Amino acid sequence: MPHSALVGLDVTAVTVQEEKIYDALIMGAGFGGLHALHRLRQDGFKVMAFEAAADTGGAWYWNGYPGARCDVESLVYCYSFSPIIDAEWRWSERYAGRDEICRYLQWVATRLDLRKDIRFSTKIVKAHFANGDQLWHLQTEHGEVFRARHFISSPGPISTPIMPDIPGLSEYKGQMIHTARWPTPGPDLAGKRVGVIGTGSSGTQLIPLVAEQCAHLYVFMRTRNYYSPARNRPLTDADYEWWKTHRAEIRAKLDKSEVSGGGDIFLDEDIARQPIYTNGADLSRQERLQFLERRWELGGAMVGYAFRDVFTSPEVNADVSDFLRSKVRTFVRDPELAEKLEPGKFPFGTKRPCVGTRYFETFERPNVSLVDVKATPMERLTEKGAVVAGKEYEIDVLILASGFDAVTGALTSIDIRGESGRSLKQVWAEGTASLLGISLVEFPNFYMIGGPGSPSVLTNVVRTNEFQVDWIADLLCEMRKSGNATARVKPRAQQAWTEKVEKAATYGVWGKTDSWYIGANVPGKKRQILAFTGGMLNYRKACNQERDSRFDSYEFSAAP
Ligand code: N01
Repeated sequence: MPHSALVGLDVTAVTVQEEKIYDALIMGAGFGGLHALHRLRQDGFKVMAFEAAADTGGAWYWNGYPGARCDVESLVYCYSFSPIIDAEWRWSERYAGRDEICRYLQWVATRLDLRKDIRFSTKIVKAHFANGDQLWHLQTEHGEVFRARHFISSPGPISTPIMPDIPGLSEYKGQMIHTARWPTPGPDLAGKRVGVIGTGSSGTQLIPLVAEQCAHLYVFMRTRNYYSPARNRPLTDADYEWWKTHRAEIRAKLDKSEVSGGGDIFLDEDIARQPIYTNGADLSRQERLQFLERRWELGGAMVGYAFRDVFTSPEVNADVSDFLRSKVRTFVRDPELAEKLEPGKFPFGTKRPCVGTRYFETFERPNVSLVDVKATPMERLTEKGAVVAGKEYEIDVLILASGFDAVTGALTSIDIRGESGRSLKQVWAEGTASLLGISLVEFPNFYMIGGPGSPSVLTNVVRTNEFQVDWIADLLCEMRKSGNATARVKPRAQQAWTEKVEKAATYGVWGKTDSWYIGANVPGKKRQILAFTGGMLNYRKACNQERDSRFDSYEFSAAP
């Protein structure tokens, strides 16, 4: 049925869900979306979520490649808002595999009875704020339109895959699979010649497992990144007992973290009693190395993030970088090969560091060839494979672990328009200004979970999402209480936060390396730090201050 208040939507092609106006519609039903749905329902709001995938799982739903596993410890890579979940769910391993994370979210959706308010297999293709009724109009891929007062986006900051910029990609006739669109069932690699492009987190995890399955593996490596072993293991009853006693304290500690980083907990009494981070500059070089050795033995991402000042002190960062470089030789006996694998000369952490299992060792297998495409970039793909330095490598299956249009890509690939009629894509072409990485000028009643300008991808995203969901829900409750319907960000407040984000990124080693953190992996994307680098503690302080001021950075108005 056509609707006169629709702006920019093809009203002849859509069916408006006329009767119902929701308080809030949520795009995405992964970690952020599920929690937002639960919290807003608890607060008595009429709310619905849309999810492109056939079930929940978030980014993990699509990333079914061999070895996909979280590199933040499972005990903290999960919700903390629900005593039911705390009491009833139990993780099996220190680092949860992708299937277990999907099972967890699917269980949560069922246990909290969220499924009845989620439309699965339903992608939102347009979302326009209509100046007439001051509502958000969301159009699905199936042509339906839903209206709501508030629009909450939670598409996942790392969910829009990108293809490598290599000539001849369409010429290749073998099987080509992106890690973030892994098919079910996966390809049978037995007896096959496999190529992998990309050695970031995804490539690092899948390379050891693919090497075990295929006849020959060619790894086309451009950047040699920092790597630490996960030292994954099953979680025991004793671990769980420990966790139950320390849970509240550890969660509080993570929320106070002053630097970026995942937030591992180590299940270790000694470390549990310490602050999570130590100031590297307060230690001698010798002490720093001892500290790093201890962390190295414990494994995981927090080896590199051991020091609070790893990003602000170039000297401390250099020690961490050198330490991790020196460790390659402990895995690889062949000194020439070890040199080829040593992380490049860029500061640790300015490209997302990798955590895995048997990664460096895999390169010593006789069926694995390392092809350096840094010194000699891949010339092109052909019908049969890839050409590097004039040599054609014949490949049956080509795996693209080539990354994502991170943080903004999932939102700019949808036609989202605010009250000026400009799309988010147009607005962000000038830079990703925001208030707290949550709201934007020109986009009333629009909220981002994991948006640019928040710490999201530099922290344990699950915990940051939880915090943002609660903050957004508090804002909606405040508006309901004061009888307001529309919240517009004050331009001055947006400018102040954006300047803070930009300033934080000028400290220390940030912004010195081409990476997806600054949008450098997507041709034409504006180079700009995509996350707030000032740490979770400062972010929480700023958000809490805003809440205490009863959301003074917004201009509120009643419904038309
Ligand atoms: O992607 P990436 P990812 N020729 O962008 C290379 C999260 N995650 O999917 O660095 C040759 O990191 C590119 O090379 P370079 C995590 O936040 C988490 O691995 O540009 N190579 C790089 O090596 C992570 O950071 C988990 O020189 C080309 C790789 O492709 C984020 O997702 C698991 C190329 C892309 O690496 C993304 O990780 C998985 C070309 N033309 C993902 N184009 C865990 O929790 C690109 N590359 C463990």
